[in-house]
Amino acid sequence: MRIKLINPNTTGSMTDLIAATARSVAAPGTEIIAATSRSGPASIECHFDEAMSVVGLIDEIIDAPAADAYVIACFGDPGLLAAREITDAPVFGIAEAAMHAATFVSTGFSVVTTLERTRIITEHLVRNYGMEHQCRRVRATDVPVLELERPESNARATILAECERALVEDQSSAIVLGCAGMADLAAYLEDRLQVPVIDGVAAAVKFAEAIVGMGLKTSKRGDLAPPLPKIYRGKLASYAPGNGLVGPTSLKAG
Ligand code: 2AL
Repeated sequence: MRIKLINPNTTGSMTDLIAATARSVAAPGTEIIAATSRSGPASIECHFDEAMSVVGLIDEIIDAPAADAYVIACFGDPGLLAAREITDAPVFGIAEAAMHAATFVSTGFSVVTTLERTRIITEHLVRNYGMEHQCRRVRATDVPVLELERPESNARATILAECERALVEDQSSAIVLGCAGMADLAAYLEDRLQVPVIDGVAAAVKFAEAIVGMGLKTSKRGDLAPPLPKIYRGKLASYAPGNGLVGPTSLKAG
């Protein structure tokens, strides 16, 4: 099966890191097609970045060839529901995937993420995904996304210290890594913390394999039906649903 792994930020080196993790967990018959968004922010750390990243993400989904499943490799899960509207192939956000994975191996987890403002955005996701009972706390490290890539930064030690505090202060028994750029830290942290450390990229790839393997597709009944044809004006005119660019022609608006 073919899984398209989309980094919705425009930093190609981060895509390489994410793709390496995805390929390390993928089953032998799974092909990972890694793509970096061609338009938008270099890192996604606030609501505006998220909003601006969505058109680049959509471009990657509508580009041929189609995949059997898509993974949005950013912990804000930007554009997740919009993406599910324009394809019937299953689409996975790494935050949703990681939180679900954590519930299978613990009764209470903490999310350790990047900036304080990103922490607040993650709290919205926890509520949206109905994870309030299992997510004990979301913690910020004040490490900017692109700092994760700089070996000379203290990011690794800072994140380890925050995870240690989470286990003691939140009484959590698992850690969810709150950024795609932390994908390469899971094994290092798990070794030191001796609890499950869940990277959403790996979780999303494995869920994608499972859901595709079960023959499931995104429901087209209700709000995930293809967007209704209408006029879009200005810079986004070409994205108007129904003019050929958005939505496989085999899907009917419901
Ligand atoms: C992210 C992420 O995973 N990639 C990015 O650019 N921003 N999310 C985050 N919580 O910092």
